Amino acid sequence: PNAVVTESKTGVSFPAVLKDSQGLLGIGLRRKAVFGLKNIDVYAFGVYADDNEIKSFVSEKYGTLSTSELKNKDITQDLMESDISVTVRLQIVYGKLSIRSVRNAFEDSVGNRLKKFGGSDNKELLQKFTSQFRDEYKIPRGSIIDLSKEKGYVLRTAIDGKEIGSVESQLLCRSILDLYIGDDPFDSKAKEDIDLKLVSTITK
Ligand code: DAO
Ligand code: DAO
Repeated sequence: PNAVVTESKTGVSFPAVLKDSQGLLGIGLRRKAVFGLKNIDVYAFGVYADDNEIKSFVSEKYGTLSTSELKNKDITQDLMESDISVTVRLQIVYGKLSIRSVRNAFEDSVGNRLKKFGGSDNKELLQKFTSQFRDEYKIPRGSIIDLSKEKGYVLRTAIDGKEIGSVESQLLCRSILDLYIGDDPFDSKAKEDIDLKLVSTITK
């Protein structure tokens, strides 16, 4: 019942099911080049979504299609744009992460996506999200951060199970998920696995 899946490079484990109903679609690794020299492993991540919500969304949108027809639909895209509940769980691997570097990385990675999907004027939204990251928080190795997209495009953030805030924004939800399952993801193998798992979820 408490099955886990282990990320091979870091040895970090993810539960196969989260919040009773969200199944693990795939896992990956967020690496970052520092000083243009070496890559550090920052965190391992797992992407979760509710099987039943996916199935009902897909049957509503596409009706009854054959397996091969469904394979040609971009279900991953649907997952990013629809109101299906999705959780991205991050488990910190890098032991010296400061809140300042999180904010900087965030402005870079997420800031980029906000521009891509929403145009230029996103300062306020970015600010609203990063203001949740208080200087006094500590995120040592082993910390678990859950980024949950909930009904109504609410993005809820929790550290080690404790909620630190929520922001309602379809653009922000879309931009965060794009880091993991979009066109230019942090870990392309993870994204491939997730695409396959989504097809098998809806065709079984
Ligand atoms: O110590 O300057 C350094 C390197 C820090 C790299 C920071 C990457 C941060 C990635 C975002 C983490 C989100 C939890
Ligand atoms: O990896 O570049 C990235 C961005 C990841 C999004 C991370 C959100 C992290 C929220 C952490 C709050 C810590 C106080």
